[in-house]
Amino acid sequence: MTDPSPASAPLDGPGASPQTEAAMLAEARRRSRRSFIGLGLAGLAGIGGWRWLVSQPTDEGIPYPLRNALDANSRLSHAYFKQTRLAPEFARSRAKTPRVNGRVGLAGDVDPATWRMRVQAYGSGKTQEFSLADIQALPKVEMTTELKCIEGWSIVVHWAGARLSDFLARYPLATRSGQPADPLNPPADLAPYVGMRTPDELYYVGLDMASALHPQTLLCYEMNGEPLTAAHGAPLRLVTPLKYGIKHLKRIGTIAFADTRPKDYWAELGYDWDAGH
Ligand SMILES: Nc1nc2c(c(=O)[nH]1)N[C@H]1C(S)=C(S)[C@@H](COP(=O)(O)O)O[C@H]1N2
Ligand SMILES: [Mo]
Repeated sequence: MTDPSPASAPLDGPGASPQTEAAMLAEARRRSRRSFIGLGLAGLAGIGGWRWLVSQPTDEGIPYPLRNALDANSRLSHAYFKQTRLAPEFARSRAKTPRVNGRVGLAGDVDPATWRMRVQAYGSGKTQEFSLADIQALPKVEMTTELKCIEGWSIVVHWAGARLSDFLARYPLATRSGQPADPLNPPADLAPYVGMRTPDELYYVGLDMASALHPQTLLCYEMNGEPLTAAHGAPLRLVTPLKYGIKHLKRIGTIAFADTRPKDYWAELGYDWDAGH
C-alpha cells in the first residue's frame, strides 16, 4: 500500500483480515458522514462566520453581507460544510494502549464515585456539579482515532465517552441566555472559549468553542474498552483528535467559559495555543 492518505493507512496494518478492515473502515466512514450531516457541522463551522457577520455594518438592521444571502441559506451551509473536517478514524483492531505521558495535575487519588466535574455557567458564573453517572447518561460515542503528541509520536486509541456538544446541549451552561449550545444553530450569545482544569488546577487547557463542539471532542471515560486508569485521566478526560495531545486534559476538574483565550499550560511554555494538526 502506498496511498499516503491517513484514512487508507489502516488497510495495510496487521490484525483483522483485509476484508474485515475494509468493512470496518467503510462503516466508520459511513458513521462519520452520518454524524457530519446529522450534527449540522455547517452550523458548527458557522460560529466564526456568525460572529463576523454580526460585526458587519447593517442595512435596515440586516447585516450587509446577509442581504444577498438571505434566500441562499443552503449555499452558505454548503460553504461551512466544506470548511469543517473530521480526524481520520481507524479500524478498532489498530488500537493500542498509549504510554502514560504527562502527569501534571494527577498527584494523589481520585475516587470516581465521589469525583465531581464543576462547570461554571457562562452568564451567572454559578457552579454546577456533575457526577460520572451524569456524563455516562449522555449518548455514548466511540471512536478509534490517533493521539498525536508534540514530542513526535502518535498512537491509535479506541475511546468512549460523551460528546462535549451533547453535554452543552443537555446542560445549557455555555450561553448567557441559557439556550443550548446547538452546533446546528449556534446561539449568538454562545461563549467563544472554554477552559478546563484539573481538580488541583495545575494543568489547564483552553479551546475555542468550534473545537469544543466538534463531534469528535469527547469527555472520555473509557480507553480501549476499559474504564480509564488514573494515569490516563480517570474518571474523565478530554479527547479532541484534531489537536495535539497537550489539549487532551486528563482528570477534568472544572470547566469554565470565557470571552478571551483561557490560559493554557503548554501555550505558556511557548507552544501554539490552538495546537491543531
Ligand atoms: N492532567 C494532565 N493531562 C494531560 C497531560 C498532563 O501532563 N497532565 N499531558 C498531555 C499530553 S502532552 C499528552 S501527549 C497526553 C497523553 O495522554 P496519555 O497519557 O493517555 O497517553 O495527555 C495530555 N493530558
Ligand atoms: Mo504530549
